[in-house]
Amino acid sequence: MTAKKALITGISGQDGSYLTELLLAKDYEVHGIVRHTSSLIANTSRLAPVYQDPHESGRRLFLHKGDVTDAGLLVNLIRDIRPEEIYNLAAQSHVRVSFDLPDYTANVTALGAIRLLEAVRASGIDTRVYQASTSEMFGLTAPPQDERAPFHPRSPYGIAKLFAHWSTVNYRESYGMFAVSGIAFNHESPRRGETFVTRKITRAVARIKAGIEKRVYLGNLDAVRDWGYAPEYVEAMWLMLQHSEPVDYVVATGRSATVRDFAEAAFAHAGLDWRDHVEHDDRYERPADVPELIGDPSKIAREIGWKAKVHWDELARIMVDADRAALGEGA
Ligand code: NAP
Ligand code: G4F
Repeated sequence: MTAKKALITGISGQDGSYLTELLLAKDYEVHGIVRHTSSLIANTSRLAPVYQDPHESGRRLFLHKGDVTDAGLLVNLIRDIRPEEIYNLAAQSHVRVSFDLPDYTANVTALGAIRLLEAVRASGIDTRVYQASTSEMFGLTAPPQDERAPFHPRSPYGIAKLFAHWSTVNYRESYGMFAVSGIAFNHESPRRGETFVTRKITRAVARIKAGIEKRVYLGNLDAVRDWGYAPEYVEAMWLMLQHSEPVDYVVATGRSATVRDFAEAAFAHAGLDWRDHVEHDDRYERPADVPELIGDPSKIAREIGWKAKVHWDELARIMVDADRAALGEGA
C-alpha cells in the first residue's frame, strides 16, 4: 500500500512540528513549506526531533522552500505532490504584531488561505483541506463560544482569519471541496513562540529561578483564555480530515483562567511568588483586546470523539518544567 501524503503550510511553527510528528507516526509521507531566510536552518529548529537529511534513503519528511504569498508556487507544489490532505497552518499568527503589520498580516493570513484554496482548484486534484481558524474571530462575543456564536473580531489578525474561514466555507459550498475550518482556542506547549504570553511567563519563571533575570513585564492581566495543550490540538485537526463529512468544529478545553492566574500558577510551581516578579508595561497592551475566550467543545466531543485532557494549570507546570530543563535546572 502506498503511504498517504500530506502537505503542511506552517510546518516549522508550534502546531506544524507536532502535526508532522503525528503524521509520521501514522506512516504518512509529509511535505512542508518552509520560508526562505538568510540563515540556513533557523526556522526548522522545532522539527529537529524528526528532521531527515535529504540524502537519507527512504525518508518520509520533505521540506520545500516556499511562501503562501506566492500563488504559482502553491499550484506547482500541489500538482507535483498530489497530497491527499493539506493543512493550512501558515500565518502571521501574533495578534499584537497584526496591529503593527495589518497589510502584511492580511496578505499572509487572509489571502494566503484563498491562494491555497485556488491552488487546489487549479491543480484539479481531489484533496482534503484543513484551515487553522481561531477563537480570535469571536472577539467581543460573550462566552461560552460554540460553532453558532457570532463573530466580532478585534484585531487585523482576527479579521484576516475570518476572511480565511469564510473562504473555506465558500469553497466547500461552491465547489464541493472537502475543506474544513477548525476554530481552535489558544493552545500552548514548550514549543510555543517566546512572545506569546504563556511562554513569555514560563520562560521568565525559569530564568528568574536560575538567577538570570529578576522580573518580567506584561500587559493586560485580566484577559481570560481557554488554554489547551498543542499536541492534543493537532490530533483534532487530523480527526477532522478523517471524518465522513466536512464539518467545522470549535476545538477547546472548555475551561479558562486569567493571565494573572496563569502567572500565579507558573511562578508557584517554581516556588516563587508572581507578585515579586511581574510588572506592568503599557507596550504589551493592545489597541483593542479580546476580554474573554472560553470555548464550548461539546460538538467535537460528540461527533468525532475529541476531548482535551490537559488543562491550563497542568499546562503551566509542563511549560515551566520544560523551560527549566532547557536551562539544566529543575527535577
Ligand atoms: P506559529 O508557531 O506562529 O507558526 C506559524 C507558521 O506559519 C510558521 O511555520 C511560520 O514560518 C509560517 N509562516 C508565516 N508566514 C508565512 C508565509 N508567508 N508563508 C509560509 N509560511 C509562513 O503558529 P501556531 O501556534 O503553530 O499556529 C498554527 C496556525 O494555527 C496558525 O495559522 C495560527 O494562526 C492558528 N491558530 C493558532 C492558535 C494557537 O493558540 N496556537 C489558535 C488558533 C489558531 P516561520 O517559522 O518561518 O516563521
Ligand atoms: O498569548 P497571546 O499573545 O495570545 P492571543 O492574543 O490570545 O492569540 C493567540 O491565540 C489565538 C487563539 O485565540 C490564536 F489565534 C493566535 O494566533 C495566538 O496564538 O495573548 C493572550 C492574552 C491577551 O489578552 C494579551 O493582551 O494575554 C495578554 N497579555 C498580557 N501581557 C499579553 C502580555 N500577551 C502577550 N503576547 N505578551 C504580553 O506581555
